[in-house]
Amino acid sequence: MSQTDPKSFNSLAIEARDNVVFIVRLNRPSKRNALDVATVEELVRFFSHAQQEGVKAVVLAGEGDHFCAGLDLVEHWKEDRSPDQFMHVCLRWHEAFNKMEYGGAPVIAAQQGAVVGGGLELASAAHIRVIDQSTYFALPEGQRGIFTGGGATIRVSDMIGKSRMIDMILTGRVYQGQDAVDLGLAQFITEGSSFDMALELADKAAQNLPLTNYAICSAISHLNNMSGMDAAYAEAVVAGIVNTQPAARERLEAFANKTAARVRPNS
Ligand code: 1HE
Repeated sequence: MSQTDPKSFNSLAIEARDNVVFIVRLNRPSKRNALDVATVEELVRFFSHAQQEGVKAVVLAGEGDHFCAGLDLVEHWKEDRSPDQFMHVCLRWHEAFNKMEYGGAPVIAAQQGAVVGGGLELASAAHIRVIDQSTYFALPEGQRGIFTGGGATIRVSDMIGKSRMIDMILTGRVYQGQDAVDLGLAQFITEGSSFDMALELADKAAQNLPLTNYAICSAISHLNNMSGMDAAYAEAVVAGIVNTQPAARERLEAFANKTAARVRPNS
C-alpha cells in the first residue's frame, strides 16, 4: 500500500493534484492545528515516503485561520509526561521535520494567522516560507514555562540569528508583515493568499527533474552541516550524479539547439 495515500490520513488532510503536487494541511482547526502525537506521526509517515512515491512538491498549510499553534499543550498537560517520555515526543518531531528538510521533495509552507512555538519549528523545516497579511510569528515557550523541543534552537536561529531567537523566546515578541520577511522568518509576503502563492511556487518547483530537486532539497542541507572542504567534495559528488542524469540530456540539448527558454530580467 502507498504510504502517501491521502485516504489513509486523519490528522492531515491531503490532496494530490494531477501534476503530483500534494497539498498537505494540518487538519485540527478547532485546536488551531496544535501538534499532537497523532499529527506528528502522520507527518513522519508522509514525509518519509513522499519523494520515493513520486511526490514532486508539497504545499504545507493549515486548515482554518491559523497555520499552527505549536505543541498540543492540553495533551501535554493531560499526559503529565516524564522527562524521558517527552524526550521521545521531541525525537518524533525531529524525525518528522528532518524528513521534511532532508527528504528530497520541495516543501513550501503557506502560512496564515498564528505560526507559533512548534508551529514555527514546523515551518522552519520547509524549503520556502510564504506569509500573508494575517500571519504572525512568536515563540511563547518562555511564557508557558517550557522550552523549544522541535528544532527552533537550530533552524530558527539559522533563519534569524541566535540573538534574535533568544529575544523571541525570552520576551514573547511577535513579528509580522514585512518585518518578519526582513528578519528572515519567511521569504515572501503577499497581499493575497499565502496558499495561492505557495501553490504557484510548488507548481514551478515540480517542473524540475526529481533528482535535481532531491539534490536541492536534501544535499544543500546536508552540505551546510559539513566543513567547507568536505562540503566542496560532497557537492562535486552530488553534481557528478545529478548533472549527468540521462533525463537532463533533453534539457541540455534544447539549450544547445536554442529552443529552451533563456533567462531574462523581469519586465
Ligand atoms: C490549543 C492550542 C495548543 C489552541 N494546544 N490546544 N503554543 C502556544 O502557546 C499557543 C497557544 N495558542 C494560542 O495562543 C491561541 O490559541 C491562538 C493564538 C493560536 C489562537 O487563538 P484563538 O483565540 O483563535 O483560539 P483559542 O480560543 O485560544 O483556542 C481555540 C481552541 O484551540 C481551544 O480549544 P477548546 O477545546 O477550548 O475550543 C484551545 O485550547 C485550542 N488550542 N492552541 C492545545 N497549542 C516540542 S516543544 C514545542 C513547544 C511549543 O510549541 S510551545 C507553544 C505552544
